[in-house]
Amino acid sequence: MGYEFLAIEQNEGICTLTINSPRTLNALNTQVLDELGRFVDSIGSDVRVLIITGAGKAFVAGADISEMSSKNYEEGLEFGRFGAGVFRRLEQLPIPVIAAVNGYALGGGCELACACDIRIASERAQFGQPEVKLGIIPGFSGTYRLAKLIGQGRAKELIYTGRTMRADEALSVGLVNSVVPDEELLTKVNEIARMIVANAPIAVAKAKQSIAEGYDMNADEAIAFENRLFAECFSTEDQKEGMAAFLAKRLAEFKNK
Ligand code: CO8
Repeated sequence: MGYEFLAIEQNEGICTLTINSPRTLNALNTQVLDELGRFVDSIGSDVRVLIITGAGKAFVAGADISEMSSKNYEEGLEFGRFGAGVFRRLEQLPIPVIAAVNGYALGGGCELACACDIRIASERAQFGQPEVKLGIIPGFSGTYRLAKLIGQGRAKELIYTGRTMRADEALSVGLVNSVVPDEELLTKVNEIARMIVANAPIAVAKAKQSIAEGYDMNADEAIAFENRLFAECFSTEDQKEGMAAFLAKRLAEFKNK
């Protein structure tokens, strides 16, 4: 089955997913979330880095307010679980995911960006969790991930006020990794993606796993966990190749083995 609201391009291990529903500023309705979930579940081992961006002037302006407006408790529970589940599966992909935040990243859009590994913003990007203005709270795990990324104090201020944060402020609080002029956004993001693709895929995946899972452990558990993943790298052909290439002063040719 194809996608109505997603545009997908793939080139040399880099897959760019554009959420393409600009009439509603790429708002996340059930169909867009379903397509996103199906796409995440179908990603093959040929994809080494995933880039997510939005068509038009928004990254994603949030969950679809017109669809949510008539929901009751059970439906809110169901919709929240559905969206949060899609974002969790995205977060747990074994490859790095980069959000190329081209414009509004509000509500579910900010939550989507937070579920990615790296966020690069265009100068015109704006971030916010305006849910309380609508009588709800962030429901796609935003209270959890935003607080982890920028600290509880800043997350609370942003969520309680519902105010919007411009790209330079998002950079200053560590919500984004860098800010670039709008016309350079995809060039910059692809540059980062190519640097990642040049590295040993299994090592990159294990680094992601170690950071993600280790973050919620205590220090002893996290260090032991990293140690196990570190040791596992020595069972890969790519570790032999990477070190042999260094010693022979040549470029490594990784095989994802
Ligand atoms: N949902 C539905 N439609 C939207 C949304 C949205 N989130 N955002 C924009 N649109 C629509 C507008 O209604 C408008 O449609 P139309 O042309 O038919 O009137 C069209 O997109 C263009 O938008 P604007 O005319 O408003 O464009 P502006 O440039 O004037 O303003 C803004 C841009 C500031 C981004 C403005 O559109 C806005 O404030 N949007 C809403 C932002 C928002 O509140 N987002 C949070 C939504 S709640 C959420 O994400 C919760 C996530 C967790 C859900 C958990 C479920 C239980």
